Amino acid sequence: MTDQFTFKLLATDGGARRGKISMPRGNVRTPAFMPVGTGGTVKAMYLDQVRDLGSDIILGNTYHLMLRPGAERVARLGGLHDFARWPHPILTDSGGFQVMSLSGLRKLDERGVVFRSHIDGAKHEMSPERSIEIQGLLDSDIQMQLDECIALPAEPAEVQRAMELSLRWAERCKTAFGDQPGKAMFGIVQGGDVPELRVKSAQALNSMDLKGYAVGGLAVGEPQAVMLDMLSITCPELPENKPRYLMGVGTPDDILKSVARGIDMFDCVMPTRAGRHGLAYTRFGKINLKNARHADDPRPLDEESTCPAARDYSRAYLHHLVRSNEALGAMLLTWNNLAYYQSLMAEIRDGIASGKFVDMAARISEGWARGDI
Ligand code: PRF
Repeated sequence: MTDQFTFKLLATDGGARRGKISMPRGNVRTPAFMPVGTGGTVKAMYLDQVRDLGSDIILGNTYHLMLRPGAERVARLGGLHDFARWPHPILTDSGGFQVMSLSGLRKLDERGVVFRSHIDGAKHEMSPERSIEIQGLLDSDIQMQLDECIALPAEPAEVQRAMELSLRWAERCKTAFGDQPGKAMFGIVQGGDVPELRVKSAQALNSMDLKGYAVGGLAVGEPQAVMLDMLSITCPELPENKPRYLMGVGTPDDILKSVARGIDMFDCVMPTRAGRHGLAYTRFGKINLKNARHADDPRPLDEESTCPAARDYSRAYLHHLVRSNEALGAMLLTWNNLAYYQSLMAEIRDGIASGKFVDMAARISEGWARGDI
C-alpha cells in the first residue's frame, strides 16, 4: 500500500504502454477500462460483480451526484466509497460535459456554468472551484478539472475559445485542489479537430505539472480517423511518466487503436448501455439479441468465456428476456459486456507486456470481422 499517487510505466510496445497507477485505495493496471457508475451505481450490476470481472477503478459523475442525492449528503454518509460499497479507487468527471449534454438552459462564462437540472428544473451553479469541492466531498481519488467540451464539427475560433477557457479553468482547479498526496487532479486536453490547438493545449497543461492528463473533446461527432489523428498528435506532447485518459471512449475497436497511440485509461457507457438495449459484445463482434434469428438458438454467447452470462445461458433465452423486457435480460447482457471489455483489457495488457501487441490486436480484429456464424 502507498500513501502517494504514483504512475509506473512497466513496458512499452510501439506506442502502446503497460503501466500501474498506485494510490491508497488500490492499484490500477493500465491500459484500464473504467465501468461507468454515474449515480453511484454501475447500472444492472452488483459492484462485487464489477470487481470480480477485474475492474480496478470505476467512474462517478459530479453532475448526477450533486443533483441527487447531493454531494454534502454523500459526504455526511461517509463519502461515495462507503455509500456505494466500493472501497477501491473512484475517478469522478467534473460535470462540464454532462451539463452540456444533459441539462436544460445553461449559461457559460469565465466564472463557470449556470444550468437547470434535468430532474426538476432547479437552477444550479458550477465553477471550477465548486466542481473540485464536490469531487472532494465525494472523496474521489482521481478528480477531473472543469472543462468545456464542444461538439464537432465546430468553427476553429469557437474551438480555440473553449480550449483557452479550459486552460484557465485547469489553473483554477489546480489551485482549488491544492496538495493532496494520495489523490490526483487531471487536466483535460481540448482543441477539437485542430492539430495546433491540441498541441497548444497539451503543452500548456504539461507545464502545469499535473499528476495525469485526459484527452477530451473527442468522440463528439467526428469520424474515428479524425479522433485517431488527434491522439497521434496529442500523446507525444504529454509526459511519458504520467497516465493518459481518453474520456468517453469507446468501442472495442476504438480502444485497441487508441492504446496503440499511447492511451492508458478509458471509460464509456457503451458496454453497460448496450447491455440494457439487447446488444452483446463478444469475441465475434456485436450480437443483437432482439433479432428473431436467435429465438431457437440453443448456443451460449461464448462457450469459452469464464463469465456465466456468456457461457451458461442460451441465446434463445437471452432473446426471450430482451423481447419481454425482463430486468434479468439487462443484467445478463451488461454482465457479459463488462466481462468482455475487461477480458479485452487483460489481453491488451498481456500483449504489451510480452511485446506482441500488434499481432494480438490483428488477431482480435479478425475475430470481430469473422462474426459468429
Ligand atoms: N470532458 C469531460 N468529460 C468528458 C468529455 C470531455 O471532453 C468527453 C468527450 N468524449 C466525455 N466525457 N469533462
